[in-house]
Amino acid sequence: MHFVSSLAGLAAVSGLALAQSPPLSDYSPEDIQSGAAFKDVSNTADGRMRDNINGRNQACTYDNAQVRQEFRAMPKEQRKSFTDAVTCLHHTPPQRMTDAERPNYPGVFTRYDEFVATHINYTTQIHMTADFLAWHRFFIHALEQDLRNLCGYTGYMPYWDWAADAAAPQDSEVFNGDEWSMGGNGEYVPNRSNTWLGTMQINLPPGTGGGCVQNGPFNDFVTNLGPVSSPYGDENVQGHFDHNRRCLTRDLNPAISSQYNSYKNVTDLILGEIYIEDFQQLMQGYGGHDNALGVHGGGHWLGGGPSQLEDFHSSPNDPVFFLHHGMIDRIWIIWQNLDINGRQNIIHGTSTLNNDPPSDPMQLSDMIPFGFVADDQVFGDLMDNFGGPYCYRYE
Ligand SMILES: [Cu+2]
Repeated sequence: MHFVSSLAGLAAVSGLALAQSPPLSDYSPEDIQSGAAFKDVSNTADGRMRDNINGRNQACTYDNAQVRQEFRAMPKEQRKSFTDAVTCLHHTPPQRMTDAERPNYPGVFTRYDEFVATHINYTTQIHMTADFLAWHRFFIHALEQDLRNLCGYTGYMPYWDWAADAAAPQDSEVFNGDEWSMGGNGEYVPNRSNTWLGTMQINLPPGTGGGCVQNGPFNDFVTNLGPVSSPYGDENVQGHFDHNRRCLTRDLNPAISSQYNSYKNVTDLILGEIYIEDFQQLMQGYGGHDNALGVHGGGHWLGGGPSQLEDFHSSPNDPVFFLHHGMIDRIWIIWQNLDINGRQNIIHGTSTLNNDPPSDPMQLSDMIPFGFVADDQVFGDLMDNFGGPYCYRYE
C-alpha cells in the first residue's frame, strides 16, 4: 500500500479494519466550514480509490480513466467547447423517439429535449428511490457521450463545486456571463415577495435575478418542456410533455445555497452518514425537517424560482443540471471509496418515490429504464465508476 492516510495508519495500528470512513470529530468546525476537511476527505477517498483499482488488474485503471474536472479548472477553450456542444445538442434532431411516439411528446424537438422528456417521464421512479444515484450517474454519462459523438466535444463532463460558491453563487465565475461561463444570472426582477414551498415546508426568498439569462453561452437558449411541478402553479403545463417555449430563467439564490450547499453540509453528509439509506435520504432532504432540501435539492433550488433548475420534473432544461449532478455523483464516489468494500454495491429502497405507491425493494439485477436517452441498463452495472459502461474519475 503506497498511500497511507494518517487515519488508515491509526486504524492499522489499533487493529481495526482499514478503509473505514474517518469520523467527523477528526475535524475542527473551522476546517469543516472552510472546505479544508472536505478537501482532505476527498484526497483520502481518492488515494483509497487508486489503491483499490490498481489492485484489481483490469483494463480501466486509475491512470487511464477519463478525468472529470471542476468547470473552472477546465481550460477556457474547453469550457467553451462544452457549452458549444450543449447548444449543438439542443439543435440536433431527436435520435430515439419514433414517429409513432411523436404525437405523445409535442414538446420534444431536439436531442436535448429527449433527455428532459425522459427525466420528466421517470421523475417519480428515480428520486427517493434505490436508484436515484445510479440513474443520475448514467444520465449525465449519456449526455457526455452524446456531446462527444453527436457534437464533436472532445472533453468530459464537468462538475460544479457549488460549495465553493455557497455564500454567493451570483458572484461565481461559473455564472459571470462571459463566453467561458455557464451563462449569466437572470435579469434582476425587483419587488418580489417570498414563495412558500408547501411540500418542503420552507420559505423561498427572492434571489438575485429572476428573469431571462442575459449573457453568455445560453443567453438565447430556449427550453421547450415543463415546468410540471413548479410552485408557481400558473406556469405549469397541462400535459407533462406539452410544448412551452420559454427563455432560460435563473434567480441565483444565496439564501438557499448558504443554508444547503456549504462545505459543512457536504462534509456532514459524507462523514456523518454511514448507511446508504441515510446518505441518500439526507442528500435529497427531509421535507419539513431542518434539512428540507439536502445538497441535492439545494443545488436545484439555488437556481431560484421560477427557474428551470427548480422544477422537479424538467430541471435538466438548464444545462447547469448536468454540472450539479456531476457534483452529486462525485460526492457519492467519495463516500463509496471511503469504504469501498462495504459501499461499492450497497443499495436500499424501492423503485417508487418514498415507496409511494409501495413497490418491491430494488435488486442490482433489476433493469433501469432510460427512455429516449439510451437502452435500459442493469442496475448493478452502474455502481462502479471504473466498471460497466464507465471508466472515469473526478479530480
Ligand atoms: Cu433528477
